[in-house]
Amino acid sequence: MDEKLQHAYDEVLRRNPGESEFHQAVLEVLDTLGPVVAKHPEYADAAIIERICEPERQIIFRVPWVDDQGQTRINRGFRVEFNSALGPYKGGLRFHPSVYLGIVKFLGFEQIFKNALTGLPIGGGKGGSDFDPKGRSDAEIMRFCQSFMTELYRHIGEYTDVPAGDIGVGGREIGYLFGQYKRITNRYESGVLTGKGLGWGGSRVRTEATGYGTVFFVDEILRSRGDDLEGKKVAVSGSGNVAIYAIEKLQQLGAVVVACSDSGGYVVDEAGIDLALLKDVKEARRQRISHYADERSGATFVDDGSVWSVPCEIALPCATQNELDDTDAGALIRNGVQVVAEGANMPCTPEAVRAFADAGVAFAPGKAANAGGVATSALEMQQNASRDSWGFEHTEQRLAEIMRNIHRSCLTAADEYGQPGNYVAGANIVGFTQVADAMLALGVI
Ligand code: NDP
Ligand code: 2IT
Repeated sequence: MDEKLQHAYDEVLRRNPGESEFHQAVLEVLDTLGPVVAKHPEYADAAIIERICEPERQIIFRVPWVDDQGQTRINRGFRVEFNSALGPYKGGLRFHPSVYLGIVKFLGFEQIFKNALTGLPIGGGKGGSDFDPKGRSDAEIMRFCQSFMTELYRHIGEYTDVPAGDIGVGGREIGYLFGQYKRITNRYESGVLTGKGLGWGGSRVRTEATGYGTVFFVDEILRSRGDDLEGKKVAVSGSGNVAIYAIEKLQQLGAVVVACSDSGGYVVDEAGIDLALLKDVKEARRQRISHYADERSGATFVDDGSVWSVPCEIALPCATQNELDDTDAGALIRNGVQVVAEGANMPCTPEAVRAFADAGVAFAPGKAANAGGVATSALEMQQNASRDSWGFEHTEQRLAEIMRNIHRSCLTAADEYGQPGNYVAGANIVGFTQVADAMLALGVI
């Protein structure tokens, strides 16, 4: 690695001990920026790399709440406001027991470049809590969200910081969070959160956007190679928001989705996933994926092993970070995978990414492939600011156009910097240079 980049990375390690996911996300970006700092010495001169790796603000707070048995519980809340050079901080909230500062920072760091790639005026941030929503009643979820917002409200706002959903945070949670924000501030400030319900300020297509966008990106990759999705066999991991709507769009475009999963195991359904049943099990009933196999003849549930052992031509990891390692990559490559696109954030380990590159598999990193979610959040902010509400078709077209632009700009930058076809380098270079140029213009702040 270039000496200046190495110095910046060493500083990240020294200042953020034990935050391995954050280290991984930073290294993945810095590793590809050598040609950029060589061509643009002004970035290093103004310490842009060091500045971009240090969050503008990190907020950690106590979240006390009372469970259904009357017992007081304590969780930890986070909001990392990473970079606001391009717009208000923007990024989701994750509720999962694994959440700690290193996870929030990795997600916030990725979000800076992803948001820049959308071409829309949004900075990067992320938040969440180590709260585990699994098995909690609706009333418990509501009390937790209200307590979380009782601290968070003072840090956010439509011009300051605009949270949304991520793992464990969907429409229900955004509703409770917005209700508490409105109550405390006495303001109907729609633009303070995205992912709202359609009846109270939400945008059409936001629910579908991340999954749809990932599939639009895959479609662009295939088209650039004179191919398409018709009849392609696909494996998807996860069965949450991103996975479900990726499956929906894949099926609309003629692909056959043969597997999906949750943290308890995976299902194989060679006839193609029954989407109505999947939605009923996961969205309406909030049950485990094993119930899908119980109710669908011909489908099998596997509770040990990896969903990536299922033969497929396209693999979409849509669950969580580091869920696909080099062993999984090896299995996918042996089975003839052609395209891997990250619906989740950083689901592939660095070793897996290297294996795909060595094998000539087209690999789309999350900050490009899953940017459709946050892009549609920015479209929700536009609708809120103009007190407007767009139709489904118009909004979906805007999303498709944004994904096409991201795909094109990644390929163009990869070419320009001598790495044709390398979406990882392309995405990092485009995202980084946009933010770096804005930071240069804004001075040392
Ligand atoms: P959901 O909470 O809706 O679904 C998450 C899915 O991933 C569930 O099936 C869950 O299984 C599985 N999962 C989560 N953690 C683990 C784990 N540690 N091990 C195995 N499986 C796990 O979240 P989303 O679909 O919204 O998010 C999925 C990914 O997409 C995340 O990486 C998120 O950061 C990313 N993303 C989300 C966007 C959005 O708009 N929602 C936008 C861009 C990226 P189980 O229920 O068993 O825990
Ligand atoms: O990782 C992500 O891009 C998200 N969870 C969506 C963020 C957003 O603000 O819509």
